[in-house]
Amino acid sequence: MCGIVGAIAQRPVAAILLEGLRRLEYRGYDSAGIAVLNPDGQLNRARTLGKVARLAEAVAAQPLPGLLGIAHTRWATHGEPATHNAHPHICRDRCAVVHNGIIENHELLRAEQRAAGHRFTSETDTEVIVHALYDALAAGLSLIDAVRQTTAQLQGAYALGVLDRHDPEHLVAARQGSPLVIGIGFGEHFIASDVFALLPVTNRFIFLEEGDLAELTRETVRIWNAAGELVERPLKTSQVTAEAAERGSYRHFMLKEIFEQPQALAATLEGRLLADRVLPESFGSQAAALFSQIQAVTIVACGTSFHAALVARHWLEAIAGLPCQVEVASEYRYRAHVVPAQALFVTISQSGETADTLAALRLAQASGYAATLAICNVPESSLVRESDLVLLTRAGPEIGVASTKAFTTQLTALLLLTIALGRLHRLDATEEARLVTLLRSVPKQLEAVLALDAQIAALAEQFVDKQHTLFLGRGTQYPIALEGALKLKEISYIHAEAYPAGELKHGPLALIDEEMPVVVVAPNNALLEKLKSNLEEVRARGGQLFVFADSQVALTATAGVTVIRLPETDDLLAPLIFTVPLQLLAYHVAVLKGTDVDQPRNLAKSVTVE
Ligand code: HGA
Repeated sequence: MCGIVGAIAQRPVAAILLEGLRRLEYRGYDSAGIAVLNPDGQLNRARTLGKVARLAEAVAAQPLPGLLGIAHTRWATHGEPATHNAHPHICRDRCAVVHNGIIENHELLRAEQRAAGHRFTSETDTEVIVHALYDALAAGLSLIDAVRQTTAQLQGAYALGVLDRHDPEHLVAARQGSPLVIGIGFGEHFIASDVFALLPVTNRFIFLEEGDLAELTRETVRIWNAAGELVERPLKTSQVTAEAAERGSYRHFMLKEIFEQPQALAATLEGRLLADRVLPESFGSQAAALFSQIQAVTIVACGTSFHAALVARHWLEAIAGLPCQVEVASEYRYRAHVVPAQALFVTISQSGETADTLAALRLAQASGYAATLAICNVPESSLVRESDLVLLTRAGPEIGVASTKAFTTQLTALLLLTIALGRLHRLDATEEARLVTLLRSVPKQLEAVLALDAQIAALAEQFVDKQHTLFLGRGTQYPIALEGALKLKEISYIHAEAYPAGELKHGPLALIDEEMPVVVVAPNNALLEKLKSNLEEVRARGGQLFVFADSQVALTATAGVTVIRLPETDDLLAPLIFTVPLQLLAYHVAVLKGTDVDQPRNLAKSVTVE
């Protein structure tokens, strides 16, 4: 989603802002803009449709000197992607605003402001903010008071960066529902949507909380909370290095992140396992006491994280013996639901800022769950801060919009959770020790499956000219089929659907003909024979089968049936192992099609709006 960067410094800020935007590109966006207050007190702006590189070219052609500025990458929610809708928005050459979020009462404010004589130059909801701000400044308020008065009129979600041409000494920021951090430099301060944007200039950050308002000068930072009290927020040193968010020698971030999975999983397990059991303290100091009360689990997530949750439902019910419900966050938050007795509410989100998941968490907190647990990749995120218990996935920065290592580390975290809860219910000590040993073997098994890369790259050629693809799986492999289909559609734009293989004859079989590739995930498990019957149903209608099977599966390649052999694995780990070739397949198809693999069209990384 949108990225915000702002700076007040003793050196020119344009290059810092542009580099910050470049580092936020992974979040997904359609246009970009920058406004800098120049030394003569002029507010200069550049905005372009498309990539930050184009904005950088525009700034190179017409430099923006100055020590105070704000910049933005926009992912349109109100008003088409177009230069005139790009941020920063400016009112009467006086004040400028960048905004991440949605102003829900923008129509009402727009009508009032129009009637009061304001002229609108965009279709965005954001523009009402800058006109309200102008009115407050024109009435004589200081910048901080003007922002305070303005935000009081806003309903919805926002992270804001604001500056006033008449006040070169202040940069003001506000947070309500969208993330914002302050970067602390020496004689300079910054704001950004996340820490990656600012890693070249600082590793010291203050994370704003909901309702915070911040006033930055070159030397000071003052923060007021939602109640209007001046507060101290902790200063944190980020462990993320600037290099961790670099592409290195890989052609795309996505490929780098696929290949980082063995290390990412090893890091997720590190320090969380004893020889024969999972340490419940890995989830937080209160976890052991809280887990002993748990009798049910509800998991809420979106997108890829939702698929991880669907796998976990199998594990929690089969291994831990706990009833488990799984739901998409945007549905959960808007329906009346019954809270099971002594239930643990689990949220899963790579960024920890997913707006629907956060809203679901806040709803759950008021609904009587026994405890909340976040499975998340970003330690400083809202989800982590607001949950009782946390298990960080330690995947490292994930930049590619299509999630890969975040998914497999989430699965690993969910296995840890299953085992930790299981020992308090159905799981005996011998089985627990066996599962822990299996878990330790995952990074090595992933290395082995990554060795299939060249074979899968060759296979991808058979998908390039296809319009549709069907993915089939059963049991824990159905969510993996869903994830494989999601990866393919996200980055190659081929329409892909996943079905539990047993559902085939209830409808999708009608789609099968010679043009329809059918991808099947077929580990050697109790459902294999049933799955084989489903494959026959496809073959009999001329469908092209691509079967990912482990070495134990008795299946031979024949005309119309391609078999891709995976290393043998235990059924417990099969979801992790079988995910990887599907990620590689989507990646290579997208490369062959020439799409923008890391930033696919219309999509955003950290989905901070609902
Ligand atoms: N609503 C604003 C900002 C959109 C946004 O935050 N996207 O992530 C707009 O449409 O410009």
